[in-house]
Amino acid sequence: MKRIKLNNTIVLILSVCIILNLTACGEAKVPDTQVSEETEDLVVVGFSQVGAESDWRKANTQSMKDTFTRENGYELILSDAQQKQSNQITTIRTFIQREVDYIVLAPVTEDGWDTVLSEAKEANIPVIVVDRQVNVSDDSLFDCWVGSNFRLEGEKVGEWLHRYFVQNEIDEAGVNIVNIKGTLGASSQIGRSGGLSISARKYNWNLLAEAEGEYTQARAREVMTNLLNKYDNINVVYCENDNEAFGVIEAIESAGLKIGPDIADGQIMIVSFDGVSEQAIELAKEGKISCIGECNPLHGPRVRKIIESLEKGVRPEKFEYVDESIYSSIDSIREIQVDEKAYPITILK
Ligand code: GYE
Repeated sequence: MKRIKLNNTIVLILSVCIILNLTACGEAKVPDTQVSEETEDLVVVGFSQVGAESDWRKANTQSMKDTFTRENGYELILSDAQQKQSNQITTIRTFIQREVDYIVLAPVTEDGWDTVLSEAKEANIPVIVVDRQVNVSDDSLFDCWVGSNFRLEGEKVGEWLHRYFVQNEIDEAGVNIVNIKGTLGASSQIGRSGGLSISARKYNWNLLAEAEGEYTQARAREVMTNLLNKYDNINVVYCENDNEAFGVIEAIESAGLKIGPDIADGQIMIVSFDGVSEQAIELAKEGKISCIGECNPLHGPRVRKIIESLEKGVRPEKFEYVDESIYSSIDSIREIQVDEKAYPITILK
């Protein structure tokens, strides 16, 4: 229905241009996709993606590309914001101008979305938020959200650490932990940092320092090098994603220090999140990353289901949380509990 309306609008604009012979109209970008016969039956999805900062992100983009194909009945307009919210705002405005059928937004940070999402609402374009959340004054500015429970991920890794310390008779007051945070203000950063501070308070760990690693290997290597110069007693590094862990490993090894879970024997233990790339899983098998809180990036089919239900006029759940596991090659911990719920550990071999 909407696409018919759209094409009528385009026909109308083009006719007016021809009639008035307005050269300025030539500058308006009417994408080929909307006028070509072929695209007429396709559902047009505009996806504003954060960037390509991590393996998780690349897998997430791929999942969307694999799902929203022409064969499946979609035209995907993918836009990479290069980690900048201002780029996402511009992109969403372009999507509105192009009258896409759905806007899918993976927001860089939580705040700052009210204005542009109000514009999408006024244009009657449904907005599906994926991965990180938006913090808006009015929940009707987006249709629904699908992603992970980041605080729970953090608490799960925190409980795993606690179990490990208890099992190995490590005095938790001697745990000196540093947090390499993800992009500040992103839900995944807020949740995972929040999970860590809950555990640190509960178990009396010393949270030595927090630094922003921006979810990238290069930045994490840099901040970890600085932290190692400043502190000589770090024994646990909490990385808010695996790519940061890769950078942290490089920094620790270049400083001539040892990585592993045996902190009583002077090793530095690393934990992280995602578990998407083979490299991360391999490092966990080797014991260089002691524990990974899984974060599932395969949101393409989930977003498709949401769109299919909206197409049928059925309201999807407002918030849909994905189930996730924990990975470790340390096989003495088989399960942890958070809020009285048990979570099994996937043991890597
Ligand atoms: O963990 C990280 C990525 O928001 C869940 O962003 C996402 C995080 C993911 O860059 O690798």
